[in-house]
Order: sequence, then C-alpha cells, then structure tokens
Amino acid sequence: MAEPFVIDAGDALVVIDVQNDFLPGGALAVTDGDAILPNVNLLARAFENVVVTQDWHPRGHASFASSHAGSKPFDVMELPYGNQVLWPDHCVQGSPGARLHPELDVDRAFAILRKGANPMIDSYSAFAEADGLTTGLAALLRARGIERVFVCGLATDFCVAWSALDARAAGFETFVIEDACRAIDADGSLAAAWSRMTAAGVRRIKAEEVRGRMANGG
Ligand code: VGL
Ligand code: ZN
Repeated sequence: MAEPFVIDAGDALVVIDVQNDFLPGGALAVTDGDAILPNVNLLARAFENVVVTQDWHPRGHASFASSHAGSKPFDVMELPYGNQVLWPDHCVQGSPGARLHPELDVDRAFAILRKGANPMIDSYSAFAEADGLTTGLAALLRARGIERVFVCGLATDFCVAWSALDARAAGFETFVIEDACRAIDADGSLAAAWSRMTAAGVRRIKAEEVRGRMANGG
C-alpha cells in the first residue's frame, strides 16, 4: 500500500447525504448504500474537521419527476440552468426520508449543510447550486485553514462527484474515498463521473489509506 494520508488540522471530511431516502428502503435508494456506514463512521472519528450535508428539498421541487406533467423518474429535462435528471420525490424537508441515517456517527461534525432548498434549482454539490450560486462552504473551509478536502457518502456519481469537482475548482487538494461511497449509476453516470473527476485532478483513494492522529482515530 502507498504511504497513508495522515490527517491533520488542515484536512476536512465532507460526508455527503447519508440520508434514509438514499439507503435501502428509501425513495431513491442507492444499491448497498448502507455498506458505507462502517467506513464513514471510522473516517468521521479520524478527522478533526467534519462537515455533513443533507439533500433538503421543498415539496414540489423542480428536480422531482412528479413536478412535471408527463415526466417519469430518470427522464432528463432541460431547465433554465441546464439539463436536469428527474428523480422520484426524495429528501423532502422534515420528512423521515430526509433524516440522516440513525447509525451515522457524526456527532463531532462542526456543520450540517442543507442544500437543494431552492424550489426551482437543484444542488448536487455541497459548494454551489446548479445555477452556480455558492453555498459558502469553500469560504467556510478556507476560514478554518483547510487545504485538503476528503469526500465520501452518497451518491458517488451525483452529489459526491459534483462536490469533489467543485472542491477541486475552489483550489482544495481533493480526494474521494471510494469505499466510503456508493453510486446510483444511471446510464453510465458512474464511469462518466470518475473520468471527469480524474481529469480534474481529484484523487481516488481507499478508507484504509487514511490515518487519523487522534487517540480514538481510525
Ligand atoms: C442526489 C440525486 C438527487 C445525491 C441527490 O445525493 O447524490 N442524487 N438528489
Ligand atoms: Zn436531491
């Protein structure tokens, strides 16, 4: 195995959308999504800086197929900001499906960032909505002296990939921890996401390559 990445105060873990609707039994279940929980929990204990995101849509959100007459889930529709995959209703604000999985152990996270709350605009990325409006996350991380961003969670080919690409574009050294992620993989979306991430300089690593420095760390 290559040299491990020793985690210090300049590193942040961003845990994307580990919510009931993306886990088995949920409205937009990611196959084997719950298999990431042990790795994510270990990682979350190894980092001093942890941010958690929640997909957080109002009822009738523009990304829901049910909001567009004649459309069905996984259709692609052109919206003012670009092409949008239409999804089953998911992660509706305040619903049980929008809650973080009960076994997700992220008590030490310093921030929970909710995204996708604008009724007209989706936000796969933790850093910016689909029309480019910033969430402020890059500035928050920079203000805390963060230089490296490690991304994990659901789904690899949508919210994880968009977040990693934006982290890289914001100037962070960026890593995706592949065995702490699972994909939706609609229509080749997983291979496409990895080739975009690789081309952008996002590094693909495994959870065992990450070493915490704290007593209870991984
Ligand atoms: C996601 C599709 C729709 C994700 C969120 O978290 O990857 N995917 N909304
Ligand atoms: Zn969503």
